[in-house]
Amino acid sequence: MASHDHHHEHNHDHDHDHHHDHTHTHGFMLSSFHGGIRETGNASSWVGADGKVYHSHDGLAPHSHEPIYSPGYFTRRAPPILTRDFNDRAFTIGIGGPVGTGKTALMLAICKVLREKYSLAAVTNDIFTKEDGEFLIKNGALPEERIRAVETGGCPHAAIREDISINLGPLEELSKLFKADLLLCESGGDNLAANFSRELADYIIYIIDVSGGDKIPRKGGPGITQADLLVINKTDLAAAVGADLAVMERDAMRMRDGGPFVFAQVKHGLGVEEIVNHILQAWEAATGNNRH
Ligand SMILES: Nc1nc2c(ncn2[C@@H]2O[C@H](COP(=O)(O)OP(=O)(O)OP(=O)(O)O)[C@@H](O)[C@H]2O)c(=O)[nH]1
Ligand SMILES: [Mg+2]
Repeated sequence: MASHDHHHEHNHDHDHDHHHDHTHTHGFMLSSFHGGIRETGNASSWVGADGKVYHSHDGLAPHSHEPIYSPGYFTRRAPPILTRDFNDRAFTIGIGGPVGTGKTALMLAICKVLREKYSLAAVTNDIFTKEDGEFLIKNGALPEERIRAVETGGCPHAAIREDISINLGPLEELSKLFKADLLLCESGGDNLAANFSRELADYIIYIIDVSGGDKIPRKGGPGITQADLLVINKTDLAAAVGADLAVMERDAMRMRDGGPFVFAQVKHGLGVEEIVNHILQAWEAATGNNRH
């Protein structure tokens, strides 16, 4: 994408030391922004009635971005929504994480373990292609009609956080068509600030890999700290990139105040059973069903 301006209004009252409202910009200067509509290539931004700065681009509905000042706490993450009607949309697992960490590989692995016993459907997000949906179809993760690929444009986080309708639509449709027990939703690869809204995902998995270095868990971000499950993938590559798994374990425990994490080699099936076990536990707790 060419010139993509973000202009965020911050109104927050959370548990950290910023107690003033301010506006910040990143990317381009907004010197010519005076509260009206600003055209920037294929994007424009404006101030909504709620005082937030909205923008729209790549065919996405208008959205603002919630400010994120602190990585947050596992124990204070958004709780499950108790009023969810799983007949409208089955229990939904959101899989997020940086680019290339193994989200699609995990989607495939979960499908393989669960598809015999459960009715599954999957939605993948990519920025400008349907690549991941096509990968799942090509690899026979599920029958083709149970897989939908969504193109989100340049803000993959918006599609899982602020503007989730682009995912809710196909998920609800698939859920009803196939009387799904479980739905899988893969986010487009994004930065460490992206995490699923609880409105979209009943169970949130955030997957990082060792190849970004063993420092990544301690950098935090809402996915690392607040996902229901953190997966640290590609441990087979740890030696090659000089990543110390003991450091990653220590930092993951510290950043998540004890929240669960799993070391995995998703591509080689390692750790998958443990991940599926976490999923089924959450599914049982939320739906009142017993695993098949
Ligand atoms: N060595 C190794 N490679 C893996 C593992 N899991 C996935 N990969 C490889 O890592 C690459 C990226 O995996 P994907 O599943 O496409 O990652 P992704 O997070 O879906 O990527 P995007 O959707 O493009 O952000 C692929 O070539 C996978 O085969 C693993 O456990 N070990
Ligand atoms: Mg993918």
